[in-house]
Amino acid sequence: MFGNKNKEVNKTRAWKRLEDHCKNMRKVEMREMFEQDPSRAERYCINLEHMMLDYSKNRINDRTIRYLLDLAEERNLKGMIEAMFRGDKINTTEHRPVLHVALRNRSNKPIYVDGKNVMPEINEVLAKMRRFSEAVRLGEFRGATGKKLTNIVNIGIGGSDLGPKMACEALKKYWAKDINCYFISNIDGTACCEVLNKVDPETTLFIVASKTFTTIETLTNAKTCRKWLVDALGEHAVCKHFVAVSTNLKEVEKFGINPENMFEFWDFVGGRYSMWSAIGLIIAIAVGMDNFDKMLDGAHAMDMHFKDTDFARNIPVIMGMLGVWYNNFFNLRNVAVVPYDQYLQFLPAYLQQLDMESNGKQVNNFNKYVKYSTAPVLFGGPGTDVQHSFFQLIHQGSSVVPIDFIIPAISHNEIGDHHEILVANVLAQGEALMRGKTVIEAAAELRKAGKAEEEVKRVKRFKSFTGNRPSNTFVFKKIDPYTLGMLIAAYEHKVFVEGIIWNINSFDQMGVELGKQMALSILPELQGNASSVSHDSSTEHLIATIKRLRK
Ligand code: G6Q
Repeated sequence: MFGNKNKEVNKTRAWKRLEDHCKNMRKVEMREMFEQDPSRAERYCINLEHMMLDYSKNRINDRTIRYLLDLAEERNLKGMIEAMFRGDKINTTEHRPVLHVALRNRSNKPIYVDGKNVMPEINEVLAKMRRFSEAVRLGEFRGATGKKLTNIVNIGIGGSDLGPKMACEALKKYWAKDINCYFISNIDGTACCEVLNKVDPETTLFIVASKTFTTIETLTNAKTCRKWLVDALGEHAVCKHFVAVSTNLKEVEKFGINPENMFEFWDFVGGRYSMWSAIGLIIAIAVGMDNFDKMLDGAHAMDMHFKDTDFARNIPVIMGMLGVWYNNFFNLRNVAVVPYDQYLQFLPAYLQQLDMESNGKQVNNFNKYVKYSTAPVLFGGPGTDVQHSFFQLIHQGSSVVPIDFIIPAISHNEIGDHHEILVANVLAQGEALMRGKTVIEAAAELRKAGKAEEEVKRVKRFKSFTGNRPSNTFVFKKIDPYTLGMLIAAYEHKVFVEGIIWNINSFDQMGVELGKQMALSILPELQGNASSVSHDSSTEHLIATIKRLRK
């Protein structure tokens, strides 16, 4: 099932050939490739509707792409894409299909899981989301005292928080005028208090979003919010102010939420892939279900592109294979994503989970430890802010960090020349990273600026840039629901592509689960009970110190 051969990927011919090819490409300067080939930008770019991915500023040539696509073929990428869309159980450690694509299957063609078409259930939940979000927005579903619910608080963490939070922020311009969205994720009481200080119980709706409905952070935060509400409005108010999104009906009922107010989703959707499901309820309330549907439409368009387009013109495939190229052949272990749009400020955090939780693994599908590197460390932040922080390292640091730049042509807030300055910055960064500045060029600039020869000699090296640093640039018209859907789906599939090449299961998260268990073993000790587990001396010492300081 995984790949067409039972061969470790780094032992394949395609991999070996890329290793050899990389030795040559390490010597090649991108600025020379641009000088020699005026059509380079045109050749290494893909247009899809109003979106364009420019990947010309990479250390690649036609041969690189060919060899990378041969590797994709060797790993049976095409077959695996089909397997995902078909609903095969490609999440093998959890014996589950991976069907976030079904959530936005706008064609409505049947997708079968264990012989049952899942589309009717998905459509039913979408219809329920529409009814509920419209009722809240129109003030038909009101709070216990009859007031309109205008403060929507999502209580969730990880996959039940990052997606909706990122999307709500990205689409802020589409929010209903009288609606405000808040997010409580961290168990730190501050997260809860800061939100509860801002909202009024009579006008607040809490969405408890938890796939398992057992996550300690979410349940603790939900209990605190429930108490806050009951203290203000009484027990009877809970059914008017709390809804749940979960796969776990039993626990939802136990918590005291009316099953009628529960929105279901399914275990074939991973947490970090779930914003397209009812986990996105807060998005639907904020921007309206029509806009939510447009987001699904955009994602579906990207799904079809991914599934049906030749790999050489396929955005997620090219993105994923470039990820493999730098990670495994250039040995670059970090990547950055820098959106030049304030509304996309939470995108890097969202992608961090998507990428690092999906592919931060080292046991492969042959049940062996991999002998090659998998997910890189992903970080980022909005431009131009981050130009004034980590970009020093990006330009002159000893490690090279491939970057994705993201820029809309039109801003939602076109004031003065802000947007042109923003665009000028992103384009300048990509160009500077690619071109660099030789020591000779730096010296010439210094001389031109009238510096004495001694000074030129002293600073020319500090003012030089190696360049040849790769970047991709995503350009589109505007951040709207449809485009956001396309963009996020592109990254989801990029992560899929990398996971297939690395022969790992991108869809479990045993590392996250370990954290959930471990905290539970220390909690009783902090609460004064005898230790049931023995810890290392550092942990013992930390527990004792914190207990002393809390007295
Ligand atoms: C995502 C992960 C993880 C998960 C959270 C919250 O893919 O599984 O981030 O979303 O741990 O889990 P619940 O939704 O079950 O509360």
